[in-house]
Amino acid sequence: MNDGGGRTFGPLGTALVIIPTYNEAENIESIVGRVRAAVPEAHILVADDNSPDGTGKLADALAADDEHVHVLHRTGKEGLGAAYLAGFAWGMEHGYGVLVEMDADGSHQPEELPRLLTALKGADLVLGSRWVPGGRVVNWPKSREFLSRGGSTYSRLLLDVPIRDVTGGFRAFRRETLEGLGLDEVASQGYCFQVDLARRAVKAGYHVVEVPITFVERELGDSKMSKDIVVEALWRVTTWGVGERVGKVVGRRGSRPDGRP
Ligand SMILES: Nc1nc2c(ncn2[C@@H]2O[C@H](COP(=O)(O)OP(=O)(O)O)[C@@H](O)[C@H]2O)c(=O)[nH]1
Ligand SMILES: [Mg+2]
Repeated sequence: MNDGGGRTFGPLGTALVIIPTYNEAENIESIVGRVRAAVPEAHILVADDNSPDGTGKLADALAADDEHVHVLHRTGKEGLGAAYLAGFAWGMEHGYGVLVEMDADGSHQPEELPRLLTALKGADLVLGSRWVPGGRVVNWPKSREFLSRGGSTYSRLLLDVPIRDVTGGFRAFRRETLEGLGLDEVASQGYCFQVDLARRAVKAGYHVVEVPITFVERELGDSKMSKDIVVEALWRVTTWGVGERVGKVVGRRGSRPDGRP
């Protein structure tokens, strides 16, 4: 992975914290308030998939009172990946220099955002990481930790991506980094969406930095994690990994020792 050695990084523009929501009425006010307090200069975009519990309306009320808060209303539940892609497009269109991914349920603590943004001054992409020294999870059952650690290890080894927490969703991107990831081709949805973006960033040679975070399991509302999301991730990661390996072998066989085609 590119270590960023010797490179100078441009100044960071204004940050947009994108918060995807589906049925987060119990969490939305608190999370928006915490982000506003932690990074007062940043803006927030709530990307709501027409939540039946009225999260979108609550977000509208917050936006009406605060010009740093915006809401992107989507027509229905299309998954986390689609909500983020729409949020990124909105943010780039509106000229933000930094795009942040953050869950609505309090698992990603807004108070840790300044550390992510400070690290981004010397990086192309910063990942909040549970699985580097200093990172941890609070209130997670062992089964969830096993799944997350296992998923990260499997992806790291199969995809050859030197990242400890590859499925995490607390991240800060420079806009130029997002522009270089080929987002038009991204079709993955759940955890797999995060793996996909991380692997694209590494393959594109960006300087990716992991910063330890404390991930706190939600207290209110329900997780949208499902068996389908895990199956999608396993299937896609395996397909990418096998595809890359086959590609390398075919490439090696097809090339002559003198490097000519
Ligand atoms: N817009 C949108 N947000 C979603 C969707 N699925 C999950 N989210 C949001 O993504 C974040 C993480 O989801 P969560 O259920 O907490 O997943 P977990 O942390 O893996 O259990 C939360 O803010 C959810 O409201 C979706 O289909 N659309
Ligand atoms: Mg959660």
